[in-house]
Amino acid sequence: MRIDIISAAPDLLKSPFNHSIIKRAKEKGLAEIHIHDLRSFGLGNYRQIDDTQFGGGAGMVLMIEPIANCIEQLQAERTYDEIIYMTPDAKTLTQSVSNTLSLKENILILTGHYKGVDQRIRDKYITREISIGDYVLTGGELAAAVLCDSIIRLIPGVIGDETSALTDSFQDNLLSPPVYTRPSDYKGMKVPDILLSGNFPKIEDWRSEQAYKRTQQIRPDLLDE
Ligand code: 6GU
Repeated sequence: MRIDIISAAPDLLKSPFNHSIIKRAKEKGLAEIHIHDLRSFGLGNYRQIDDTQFGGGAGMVLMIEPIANCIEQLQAERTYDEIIYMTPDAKTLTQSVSNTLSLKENILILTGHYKGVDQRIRDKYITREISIGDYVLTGGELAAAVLCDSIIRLIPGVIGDETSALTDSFQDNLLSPPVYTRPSDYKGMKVPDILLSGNFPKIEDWRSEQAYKRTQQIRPDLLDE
């Protein structure tokens, strides 16, 4: 999979992709991430990328031309399966969306800043808009890093234990059950007997029951879906 990201704050994206799972995915050749600095498509001597909004109001808006020029230059080199705009005024990311995106070959992500981008960019180029939750971030960069992490870890071969991603919270609209490791008794706090029983069908039943209980308590909304 190849992911291209267009950003006005590319430095924010450098660190998250050089750690742990994403780093390994890159080293194994399973994922490539290319970051493009919107500023290099800016207009005039000052490389302008934003301007005040028509109709008045506080905050700057990212202009059409630098973004359109950047997108079209990238599109001349490859066809994108999806062009995604990261913005708080969109549907919230779910595991189901990440599953879908993990099957794509070429994804382009546009991150917003300031008051966002000129609506005509969204109308013309964007195939999907994604928010990562009901709160506002300074820019879409950290949200794009979250999206990329959630997608890349689902690519076969990225996570060592193939079954691991499939048993995550949310994979079947349930939260994960509690987990324990050694010691089995920590200052009188004991691991549930069932997990030490060696009876694996029973253990699976217990985990399903715990996952359901936890979901009912913490995220009953997931059970309605
Ligand atoms: Cl995608 N962008 C920004 N700026 N804030 C957010 C977000 C995205 N998702 C949640 N908050």
